[in-house]
Amino acid sequence: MNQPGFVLRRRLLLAAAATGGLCAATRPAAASSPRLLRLGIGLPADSIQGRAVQDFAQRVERYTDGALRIELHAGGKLGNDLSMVQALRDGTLEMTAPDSSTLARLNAGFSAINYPFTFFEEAEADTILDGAWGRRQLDSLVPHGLVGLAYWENGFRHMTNSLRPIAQASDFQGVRLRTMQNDMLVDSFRRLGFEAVPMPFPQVFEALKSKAVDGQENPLPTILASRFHEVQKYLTLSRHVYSAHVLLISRRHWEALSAAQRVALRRAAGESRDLERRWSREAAGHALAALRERGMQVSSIPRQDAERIRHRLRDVFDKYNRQIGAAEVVELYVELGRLRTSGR
Ligand code: TK8
Repeated sequence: MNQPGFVLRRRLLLAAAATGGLCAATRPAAASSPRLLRLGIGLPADSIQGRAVQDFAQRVERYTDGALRIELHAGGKLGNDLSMVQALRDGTLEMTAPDSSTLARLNAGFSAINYPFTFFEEAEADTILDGAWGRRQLDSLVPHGLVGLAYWENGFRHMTNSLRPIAQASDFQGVRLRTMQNDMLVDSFRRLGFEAVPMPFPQVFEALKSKAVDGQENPLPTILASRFHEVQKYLTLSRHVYSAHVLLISRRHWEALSAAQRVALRRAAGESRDLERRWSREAAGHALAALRERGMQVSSIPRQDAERIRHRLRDVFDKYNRQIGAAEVVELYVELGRLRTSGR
């Protein structure tokens, strides 16, 4: 697929970059050399997200005949969700894919995705995020210097901790839980009795290991890929929050692309999204078995508790509904209600 000339140019580019002689990211694109778009993520390269970025990179290279090259920087090497988003806004990093919750500082609407026990099925999230509601949240980022290409899946989140089995809501009391850096989530976990400690993802393993925190919550494939089982004994299947990763490109860099390149990026982002969601859902079952095998003790939160928990969070939701705006929240719930009554 690669023409020899392209491979050679790429080698030259890599060699020049390695000697520090060329900064491909900020240099205007020459017709002959590929434009480099670095894509930073907090998860490891062999996570579902990391693998999906590699798939995305191949598609982008193919659809632009090698004019654009995506380079994955995994494991938080270029920063965390908040700092990488800031770097995109400043134009010092080209791409990232943070958890949607960390974008709530720019548009409170993103918090609605993470309202505990709101989405029941992945298909509901897909329909809402890929539809007009989700598109509107992405569009709201443009004035903040960000272009949202697609919602990829992070997934339904579950809890782990090193203290004791958590099998009902009363067990939450006093557990120091690392949370994402989102006020609605911090308020929610506090209301439920946790000692919530918001923290960037790349610090979580060490914080669990040193017992600075007792637990954390993330989708099963992330718990496995991040080796949290090495420092956490108890897993609670809670499915308490759905979360998405938002594939973002810096507006400054987006505007430097040709129209055809933008179309190619959007096409690749959508195709990789479908693949990534499939991988994410397939991986959840496998990850649970693997975590059990590695010695995690598994419990789950009963369905009735989920409903009671949602009830206890009513005034937290009220507070954030006001920030998000009634119309936006109502539309989300109307859409969800429609999906549920139409039997999806
Ligand atoms: C990785 C994060 C991660 C998220 C979190 O950078 O912070 O717990 O679930 O996937 O985006």
